[in-house]
Amino acid sequence: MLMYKRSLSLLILILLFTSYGFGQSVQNISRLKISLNELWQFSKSDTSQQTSWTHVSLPHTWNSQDVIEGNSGYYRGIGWYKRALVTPADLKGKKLYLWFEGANNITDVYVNHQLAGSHSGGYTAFCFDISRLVKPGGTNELLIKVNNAPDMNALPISADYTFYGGIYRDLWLVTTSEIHFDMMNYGSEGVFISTPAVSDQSAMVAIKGDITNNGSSNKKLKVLAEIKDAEGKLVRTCTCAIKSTAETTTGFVLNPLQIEHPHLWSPDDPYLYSVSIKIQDVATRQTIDQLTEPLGLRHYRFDKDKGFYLNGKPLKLMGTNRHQDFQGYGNALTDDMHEKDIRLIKEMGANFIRIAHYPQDPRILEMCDKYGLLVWEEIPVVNEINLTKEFSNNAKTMLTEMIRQNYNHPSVIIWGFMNEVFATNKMRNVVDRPTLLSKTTELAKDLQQIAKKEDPYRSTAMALEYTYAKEYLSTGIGNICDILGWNLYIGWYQENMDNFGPFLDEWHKNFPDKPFIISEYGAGSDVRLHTLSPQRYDYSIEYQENMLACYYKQIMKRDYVAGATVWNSFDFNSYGRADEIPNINNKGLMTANRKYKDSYFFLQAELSKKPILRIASLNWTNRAGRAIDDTSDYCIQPVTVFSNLKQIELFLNGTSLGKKEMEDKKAVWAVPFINGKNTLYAVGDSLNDKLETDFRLQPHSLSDPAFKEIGVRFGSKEYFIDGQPGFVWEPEQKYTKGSWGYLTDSTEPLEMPARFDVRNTDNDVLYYTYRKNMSKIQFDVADGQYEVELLFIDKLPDNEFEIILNGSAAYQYPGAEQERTAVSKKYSVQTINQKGITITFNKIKGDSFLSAVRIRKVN
Ligand code: GCB
Ligand code: CA
Repeated sequence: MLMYKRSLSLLILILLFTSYGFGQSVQNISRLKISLNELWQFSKSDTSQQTSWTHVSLPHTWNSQDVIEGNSGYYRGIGWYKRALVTPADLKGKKLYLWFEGANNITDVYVNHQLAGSHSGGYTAFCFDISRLVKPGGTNELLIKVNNAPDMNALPISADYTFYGGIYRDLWLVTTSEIHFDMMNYGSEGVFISTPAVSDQSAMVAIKGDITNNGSSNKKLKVLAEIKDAEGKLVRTCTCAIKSTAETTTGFVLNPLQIEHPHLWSPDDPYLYSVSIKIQDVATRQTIDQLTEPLGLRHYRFDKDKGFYLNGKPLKLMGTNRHQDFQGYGNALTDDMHEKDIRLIKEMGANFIRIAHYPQDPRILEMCDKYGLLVWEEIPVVNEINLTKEFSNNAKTMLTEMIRQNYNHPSVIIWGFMNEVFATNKMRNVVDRPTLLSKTTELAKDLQQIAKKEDPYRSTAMALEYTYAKEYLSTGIGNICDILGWNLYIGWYQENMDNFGPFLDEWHKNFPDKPFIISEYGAGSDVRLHTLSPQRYDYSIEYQENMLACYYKQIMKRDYVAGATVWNSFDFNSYGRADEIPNINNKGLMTANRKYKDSYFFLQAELSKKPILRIASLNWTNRAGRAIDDTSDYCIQPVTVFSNLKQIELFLNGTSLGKKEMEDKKAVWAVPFINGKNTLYAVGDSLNDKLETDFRLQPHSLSDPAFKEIGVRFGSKEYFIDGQPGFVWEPEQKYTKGSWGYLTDSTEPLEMPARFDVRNTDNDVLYYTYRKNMSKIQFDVADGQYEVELLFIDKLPDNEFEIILNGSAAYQYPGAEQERTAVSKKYSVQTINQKGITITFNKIKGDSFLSAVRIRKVN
């Protein structure tokens, strides 16, 4: 029966609409919401003279490619969208609206060359009434101008992510009757549901809203609300009578509804009721408008010392942050992609998400309600404010929009409104720091007041930074919000991850009345980098996992830490940032195209209530290493297994390496890898996991006839796996006789590599690291014919040297190449008299250096 009804309504819709908009009559329909994503033409042009148009559909951004390629900036300017909209002849008594889920950043909408409205801010929905601008029964032109040029009055002024331009979320055409729930209420649906008092025994549901009468006559109306349970069974109803005056918007408040023995909502049991709310014409008894909203019954509180309580029970809020970003798509993700992300976060065992730094697609909160993730949502006042009235008005408007648009979602518990707001300030040259701090504090007070007025039932928060911690105390800004978020990267941007807990303890004393949430913590990593000796800033998969594990322990030990969200769920684009992949912030638990990193599995083993078993380094499928001695044919390397089971057994190529008890959800085996294919197999209870790795075993002595090839990175302790061919570059070592490595007179510690976009390569990482001023590099290979490849960056300023290969000048540095270009030079070398391969340097000016050497035996 249900199925039948659905297909019938689908049929009606198809009949009503042609692909250009409306087909026939809309007279019998109270409210229609139809996406307008197709058939757009797009032109990127800073003037109003659009010359060339291309066909696009929404969601769309014009920056999906130019943020990946090149380093000359991404387009920040104007984009035009246009399409036709056919409207039915009879629009009498009907209203038409364009409802944008989001467009970045400043949007002007023209209908038949007349301005329908403008909106500033790229992350909240907005709605324009186009009724008076369309021609009934005609073809209308929609022309939309979107601008993502830098704007000191728009939010945010700066931030560590890319400001993609475009109509990057769904666009809807909404048709209503003249009388309807208010459509012009900050992009909201005009109906607001709250749960002021909830306990195990009973729940109070309060419903209010506004009804707009755009008609010319007064009407007697009835508002009818029905609460249904998850099975669709009617639980409660309530009505109220409204006198609706022509051309006005009238507020209504229903008598609070009481639900006895409510089925409470929680991350473990995200039970949803629904509220359907109708406007009826008392005279005709017809339904004029209708909406259905989610309803979740839960109560929560934060305790300054004991943390968070949901439905009366303590719950540590553990989860991640999330940006709307996917490799190759920019911010223009489909609804399915948004939903998948929420599932990935939930499957990790998270119960909490910080939607940072801005409101995201409506599908996100819909899925948080459904899958059970508690939510901190915020507006992007990031890094700095501008002192103009326009800037603070934009911030206030966006906060109001966020709260009204998302008010009915039970998953939301926190409204945030500032992130590291003292971090940088372009205004520093214009105003003095004290003025800036006090103006920022004033704005925070205003925003707090708005949040509380809009929604007295939810908590507020801001995220503070390490560097300016003292200013959050001295200005008093830290005491404005209900909760303090801390963005902490001790162990990444600062040294020593063990200092994280003590830092918190100190600041808990400074803010004794505030519950803390670790709103950000994390470390960068690149799936192509692995190491047996993780260290700060190496971007290895292993260091990231170690740091998160270290933080995890310190978080769990402290009750006053109500929760923590990792920065970030997924790697994301941040144009101009230099991590291991240019323009990508690498702190994701997954890559920008959703490949797992070890950190995800570690957290999953800690957080998930389902049994988990995962062999680490899913993507470390090409390994290399040296045989332990001249008579053995294996190399020992550690392999980690993550699991929340008690005991796991690991097998290599069918042979057991023993059982181990899990400690802090992991165990490590010393695995004797052989040359070629190795199959790792882990079992525990009824779970198992398998990983195949190709191992390139180097003979203990390089003169062994088994030697075929080797690639060595100087200045690095990491393996780099060149994904395409699957070639492993091994970490450097000091030379010992019979083997290979570098010799050096220098006692200088290695510098942190400077990271930037290296030209002519996708393997930028390989060139970031190098060792300076080595006296010699030696490979004790047997006599024969070899291909020797030298890798380095040409040209770094102020260095001149010669590279000598087996006594002959091989390269004069800098060569004639461009700045910061990847150079890989191959040389054919014949070795004689057991002298092996020797590389030396003739220094002329500055330093000599080399990033990597690859040697391949030819004959
Ligand atoms: C932060 C910021 C976030 C950055 C992050 C990072 O504290 O809030 O926007 O992306 O640090 O990776 O540095
Ligand atoms: Ca959407």
